[in-house]
Amino acid sequence: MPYDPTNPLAARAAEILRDNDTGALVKAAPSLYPHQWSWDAALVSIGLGHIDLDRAIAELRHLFRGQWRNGLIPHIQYDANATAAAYFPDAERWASRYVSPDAPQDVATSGIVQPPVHAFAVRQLIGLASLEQGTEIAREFFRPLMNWHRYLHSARDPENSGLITIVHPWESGMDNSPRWDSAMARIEVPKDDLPPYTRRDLAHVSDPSQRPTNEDYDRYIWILEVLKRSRYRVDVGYDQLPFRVKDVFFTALLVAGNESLMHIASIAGADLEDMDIIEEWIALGRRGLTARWDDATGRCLDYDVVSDTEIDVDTIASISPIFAGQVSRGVRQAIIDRWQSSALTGHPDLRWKLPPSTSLDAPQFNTTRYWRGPVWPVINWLTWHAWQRNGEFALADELREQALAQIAASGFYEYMNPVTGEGMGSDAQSWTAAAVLDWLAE
Ligand code: 2M8
Repeated sequence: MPYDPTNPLAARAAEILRDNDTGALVKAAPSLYPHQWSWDAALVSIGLGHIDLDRAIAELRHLFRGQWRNGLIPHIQYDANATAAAYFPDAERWASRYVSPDAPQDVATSGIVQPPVHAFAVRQLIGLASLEQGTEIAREFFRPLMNWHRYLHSARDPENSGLITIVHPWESGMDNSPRWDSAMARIEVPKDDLPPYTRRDLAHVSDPSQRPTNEDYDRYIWILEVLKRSRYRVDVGYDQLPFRVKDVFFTALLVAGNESLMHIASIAGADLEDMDIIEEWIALGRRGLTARWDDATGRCLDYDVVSDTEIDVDTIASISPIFAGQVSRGVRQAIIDRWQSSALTGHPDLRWKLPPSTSLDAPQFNTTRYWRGPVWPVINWLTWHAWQRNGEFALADELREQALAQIAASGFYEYMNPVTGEGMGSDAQSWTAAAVLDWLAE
């Protein structure tokens, strides 16, 4: 169904995207996130695609201006017109264009990555375009996407395990998830060596306890320093990096991204050689995820490379294989059971039947703190697509219905308290608006 401006929810979503649009980029949120974030931008482009396809393509084009020579898509591309005080860490703290010959010189970017949902976004836009425009989109974005995925499969998987290593919790997209607690606890921050800084995020939320702690922030900024000192050459300094985790959610999204890339490749008329490479990446990623699947508990678990241990925490990431699709019957059923159980959508205390980022019964669960319990519309959205791709239409429909009801009741927040339904973090979050436009177009 095309965008219907007489639907108040759709009209408000479109208004949010317009208001957050600087003319060059759509800010991830009006004041808390005043720049272009990588996975936000990709997902926002899908929402934009429902109201203005050309604007959606321009958003991706802007994002790819920030792509590095080695294929890396930086997690933030800074708005040149925003003040340095608008967000911390600012571009100067990353200093990527000074320390890395791979970074673009004319655009200010961070030096780490975020989950690879970009090929999925391009594929969705092709689906909204005419045959001719769809072919143009595929031709424009195929090579940059190929370079991006190649970077991930090489620099971020030196073990050739199919599993992608993140080197900073921010790379996961689920920044302060308890999935990273044990790996973070090990990191000693040398206070004398940590350049002073002022947090900017706390000024933009109603309650600081919704955001990560100061101890978390010291570690985030320290890891940034270590990466900067290695000139963001993860492939060279890999063994010395303090945080190295094989992230199953990131990996599953890359498998899905490679499937989208295969589709884009066929429309773009790519070489068979490239298609063979993509096929290998897909198979490798699936093998990696299978290795991280724990049959006994029916969960997929991350792996800490530094300590050589499995990360046993109950979060939404435990169902990661469903995002990659093509799971065996047994795994699919275990994931559905988990989804419906009290670990995820079946807990009696939930305000809506929507998955908390961390299970309510997990000892780390927290109703209000960022990725440690709240429900995230963006995750509902990605999971909805995953259920559809896996042919689980009843689960997808119920999820969409609950997620839309939640936003209609609570507002277009970044995340919601799973028990009370209260909206938290930023209001008017761009990807929440994009999700609504995509759901309503269904
Ligand atoms: C959050 O992350 C940023 C750092 O990248 C922050 O907390 O300052 C995360 O939720 C991340 O996944 C998201 O892309 C970003 C912007 O929405 O905010």
